Amino acid sequence: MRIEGVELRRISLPLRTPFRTSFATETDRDVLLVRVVADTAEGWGECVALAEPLYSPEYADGAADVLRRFLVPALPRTADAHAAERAMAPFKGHKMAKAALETAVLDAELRTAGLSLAACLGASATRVPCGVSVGIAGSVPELLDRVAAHLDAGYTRVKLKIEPGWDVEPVRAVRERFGPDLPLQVDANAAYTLADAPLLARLDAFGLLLIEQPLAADDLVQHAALARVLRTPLCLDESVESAAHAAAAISLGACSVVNVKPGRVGGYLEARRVHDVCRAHGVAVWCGGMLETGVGRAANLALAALPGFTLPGDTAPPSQYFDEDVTPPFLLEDGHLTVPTGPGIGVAPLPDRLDEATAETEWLPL
Ligand code: SMG
Ligand code: MG
Repeated sequence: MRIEGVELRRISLPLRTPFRTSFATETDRDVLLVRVVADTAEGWGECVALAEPLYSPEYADGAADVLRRFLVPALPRTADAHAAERAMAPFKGHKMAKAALETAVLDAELRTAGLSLAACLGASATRVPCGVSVGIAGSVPELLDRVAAHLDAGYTRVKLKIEPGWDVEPVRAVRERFGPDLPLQVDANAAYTLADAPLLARLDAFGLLLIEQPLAADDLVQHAALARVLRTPLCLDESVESAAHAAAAISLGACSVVNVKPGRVGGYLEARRVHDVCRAHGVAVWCGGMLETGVGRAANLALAALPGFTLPGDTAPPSQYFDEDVTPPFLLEDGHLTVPTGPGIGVAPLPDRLDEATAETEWLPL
């Protein structure tokens, strides 16, 4: 496949309701889409970096810069996704920028071959159970209303965002209101320290599926110490940027579950390797989310269909967050989403919607 050039496209989508985490309140999604134009097909990738470097060091403007300055110029003119991955490897970090470009190349490659991403990755499931992530609310009654609405919509598990001061009480309230059978988990986005271990151990009383990333991203040893005192399974998100990190975390005893986000680990090829390492060690994985548009969500559904993804992911349809997405809508049926079967990621942006949402485009010839 001969690559002619790469388009960087910045789009902005307002969120239906603000999404509050321990690190920020998102009110709109400023997304960088990457389009690879090859002789045989076009491909799309979504960069999941947020507008500010608050979830991780990456941010959308920085991702655009490293793509423009280093990653796109490093692409060989004749490339597939593996060649793109190798060409970008010398540049340190910037996993989300790399993932977007690699995914766009992979999408074009698979469209050329007429193969779906799910088939390419070796996925087996045709539909995947869908969880929902619930931001920090203004009050417990407001949280209970939101969770009730999500359960009415059919979501199969609920994840509550937590932070110091919004942890034991909201979890207790959700458990009391919705009962012991609700699959429930929490995500702290690194808001605690090991000194909070006694507080976090109070969550053991609520039968959570897992606690996600309680401590800082580079606190692997501290996570291992915490895992030894918690009964709740410990899941890592921000700490795992590669299959090697997953292997290290597992051998340290720092986690028994891993949230796999393709953007965080540099793409779907590495995400597949994270899955493989975890599966070989009997460590469950699930597919994380970064408030993606349909472009990113479609690809995540293919990943979530791999056999090691034994827990519901943060794969809510984009309509959960946006009034209008850039792709055709995804339908939540009985709490499940259908894995796309079309070539590549299986969806493409609708040209009119894309133009409406676009703030800026930049063409980088190869
Ligand atoms: O995409 O459905 C989604 C949101 C899932 O909570 C979610 N993601 O740390 O796992 C996480 C967060 C990161 C993004 S918060 C803006
Ligand atoms: Mg997380």
